Amino acid sequence: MTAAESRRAPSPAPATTERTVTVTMLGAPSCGKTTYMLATYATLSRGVSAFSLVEQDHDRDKDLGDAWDRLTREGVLPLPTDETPQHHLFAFNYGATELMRLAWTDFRGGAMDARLSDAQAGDAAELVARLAGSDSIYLVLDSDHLVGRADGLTQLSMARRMTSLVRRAFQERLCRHLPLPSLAVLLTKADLLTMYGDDTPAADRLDRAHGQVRDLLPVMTMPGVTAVVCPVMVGQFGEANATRVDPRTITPKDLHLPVLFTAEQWLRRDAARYAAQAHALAAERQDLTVVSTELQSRFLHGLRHGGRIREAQTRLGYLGDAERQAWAAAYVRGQWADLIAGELREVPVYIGGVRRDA
Ligand SMILES: Nc1nc2c(ncn2[C@@H]2O[C@H](COP(=O)(O)OP(=O)(O)O)[C@@H](O)[C@H]2O)c(=O)[nH]1
Ligand SMILES: [Mg+2]
Repeated sequence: MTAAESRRAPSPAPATTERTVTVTMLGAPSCGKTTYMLATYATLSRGVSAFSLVEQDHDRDKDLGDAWDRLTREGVLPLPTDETPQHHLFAFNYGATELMRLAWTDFRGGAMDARLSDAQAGDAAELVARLAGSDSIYLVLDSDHLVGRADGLTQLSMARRMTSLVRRAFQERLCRHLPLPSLAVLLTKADLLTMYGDDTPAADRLDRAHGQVRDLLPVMTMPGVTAVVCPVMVGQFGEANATRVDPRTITPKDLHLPVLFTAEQWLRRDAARYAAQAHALAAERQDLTVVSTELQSRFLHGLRHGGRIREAQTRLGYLGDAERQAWAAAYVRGQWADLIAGELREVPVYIGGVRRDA
């Protein structure tokens, strides 16, 4: 970490052992999920600004590195994902400070569309269970479909399927009194967004894509939902969905932004959880203060409550300390979230359907 970064970094960092943030990607086969994850890890394991990812399993780090080398040297894209989901556990760092862990699993696209009764599709049941346990869901849309070359019906049916799965996950989380997951809509193969027409200015193309995404996935602008739309690109590979590409066309763009969004949202929710805890502790402290004052006044009138008074004083001391700690934890998480939000200034974040900073 540079001197400037350490000056900006809030301190201390949240304790990372407390929680691991679960990330799950949903998207049709070949929409670019595996390539996105591979390229994102390659980019963030080197580091972007002061942020970085480190795979906790040594061999998986090596495998991801080798796969990226094959792509950048020989142009070989990753093989299609099979029925065995690929689990990763990444440390997410700012400088030398580990802020959280990301448990990120890559499922094959077919898992999203399989029947749970299909004995061959054990990964489908795992995907559904995992969605309910996810803190952040990436809804992956292929830009090729957005620009209208793919059959509109397929696109709609995929968006409908994703929406059903997300709504089910919402229902389950609400039943378990858990916060809703944040949603990141990834427009993969963003090089293909240029296909709207050569004379369309880039800003208009993006506006048009955002409009289409909001129409396709109204769940992202639902009350209580925080969502982001991120066009991402691994390379200028064109439309062919080739298995081999020219390494010179690899030009990763904005791959880290969804990860930063996930981290920011998790920190904000954790800050809110600590703030709620602090409020509950404050309320208990106020109630106990009333009881303790009452006991003391009875004591002064000759009634004996010495034991209960001491007990109340001890508990009051504990409550005061716990409340201060909860406020400090909420504050630190808020500071880290603000720091990350600084990197997301250009990215459209929707909070309950309203665009942040709009
Ligand atoms: N044009 C373009 N094509 C891409 C990009 N990323 C991936 N692809 C293509 O999409 C295909 C499918 O990618 P993959 O990651 O296997 O999709 P998955 O089935 O969703 O995991 C790849 O073989 C590439 O040809 C990109 O950034 N731009
Ligand atoms: Mg895949």
